Amino acid sequence: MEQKIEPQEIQLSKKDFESDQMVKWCPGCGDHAILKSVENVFPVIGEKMGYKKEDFVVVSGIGCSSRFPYYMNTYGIHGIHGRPAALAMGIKLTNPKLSVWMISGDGDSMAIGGNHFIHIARRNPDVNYLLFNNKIYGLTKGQYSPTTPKGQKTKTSPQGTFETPFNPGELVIGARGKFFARAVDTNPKLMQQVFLEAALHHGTSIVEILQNCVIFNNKIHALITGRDTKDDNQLILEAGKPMLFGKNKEKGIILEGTRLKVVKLGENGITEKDILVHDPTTDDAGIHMMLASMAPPEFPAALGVIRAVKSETLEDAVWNSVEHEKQVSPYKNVDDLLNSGNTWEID
Ligand SMILES: Cc1ncc(C[n+]2csc(CCOP(=O)(O)OP(=O)(O)O)c2C)c(N)n1
Ligand code: SF4
Repeated sequence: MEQKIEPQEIQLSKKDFESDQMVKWCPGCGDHAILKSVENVFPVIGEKMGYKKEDFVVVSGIGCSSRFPYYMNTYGIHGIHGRPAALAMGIKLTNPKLSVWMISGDGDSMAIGGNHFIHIARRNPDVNYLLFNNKIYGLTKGQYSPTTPKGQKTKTSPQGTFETPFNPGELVIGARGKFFARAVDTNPKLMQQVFLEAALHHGTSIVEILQNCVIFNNKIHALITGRDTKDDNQLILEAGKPMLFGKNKEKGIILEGTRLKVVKLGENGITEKDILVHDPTTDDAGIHMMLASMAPPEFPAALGVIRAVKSETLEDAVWNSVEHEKQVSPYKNVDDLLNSGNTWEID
């Protein structure tokens, strides 16, 4: 039962999605920019996909980022820690016509919600999952999370963490997820593009947003987002385009043997023809996994849509099965059911 949505003329604006609640995030927190981008893109999504204002639902777990539903003028649920995936999946399964958005931090998603994270990725309900990755627990004041870099000193790792961090993209792809994208809180234009592509993708769209917690992990993404370093450390992927980056697009990514490698155009006879062309739609996870893993200083971080593979959604499978059972079942109503099988009359 693939959901068919006809584009319609709905004049929604950013104002329709702004709530009257006081936003309590710290000044300078990356969450503010993400909120603005979501408010800006919802009217576009509504127009393109035929959603009305009341069709949008925003659900979250617990954390600074998870206060998001209060700040959106939509239906929403501020859930419990690590469990927004269960809420989002349940909502979408029950009413597949809704546009469901999940907000979750790296602690909420990767620690207490780790199990739910991998299972939503493989089950593939058509929900949009925004993962705010500030590589720390913000709300509980700076404990390390499963994405905190190894060796980083935090409130709960005074000698530096001993643990190897998760990379969310590797987890999504490893769990056979079909859509993974990455954005940065310093680039609203890219965020909006990626959020729109996530909405248009029929299936679980997981978007990692590199978000700065100005209080407890300031500048953790500075190499990728810093004004002076970003050109060399951001590869903005576009489907069908060569993977070029650098201030003047003078660098690129090639496949050498089984590994990706950074090269410079013009050096050792390298031309644009040698550079890998991005294909997010192939089911083969090999290059997508390598792109998701890339990180400075050896590589730029891959931004944009890394993987977007078409596949049946959970709700399509479930509702198709319900329809099938209705067709083939001998029971057409409750009386049929009660009178079926062996019946006895008691004198
Ligand atoms: C069951 C349970 N365990 C622990 C907590 C405490 N707690 C609240 S938020 C949080 C972590 C939030 O970090 P993250 O998900 O990274 O979000 P951020 O605040 O950084 O946006 C924790 C451990 C809780 N609320 N409930
Ligand atoms: S503690 Fe960090 S994540 Fe939380 S609102 Fe403040 S800056 Fe944002």
